[in-house]
Amino acid sequence: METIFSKIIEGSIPSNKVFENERILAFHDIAPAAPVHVLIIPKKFIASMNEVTPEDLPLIAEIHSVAQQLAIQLGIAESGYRLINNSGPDGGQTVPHLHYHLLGGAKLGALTG
Ligand code: IU
Repeated sequence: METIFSKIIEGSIPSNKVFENERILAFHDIAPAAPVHVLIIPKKFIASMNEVTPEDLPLIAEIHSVAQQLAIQLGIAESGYRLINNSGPDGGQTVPHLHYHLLGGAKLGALTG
């Protein structure tokens, strides 16, 4: 499925990249909700958490590893950060391509539900 993120992956829409390999891309969110706000996405199209399969689990693990490395690289590892996935309408997902928000650089507000 074609989304804004697939266009960012293929390069037809520019992004401020902080990490890229064959499987994963990470870039600064266009509307940051914290001083550090990076999106980490698989290049493989997966619509949401609901579509993650057992064969995707190494990819999901690698996303966590990339988040860990980016937290160091972006200077938020020691002060703390969040890694968030929004799924579906009630979860606040607006782009139907699996993505993880890495947020930090300030004391983050309490989670609400
Ligand atoms: P969400 O979890 O689906 O709500 O997150 C989508 C994010 O994608 C949101 O934080 C947007 O600011 C961000 N984003 C972006 O970085 N670049 C874009 O062109 C678009 C959305 I559209």
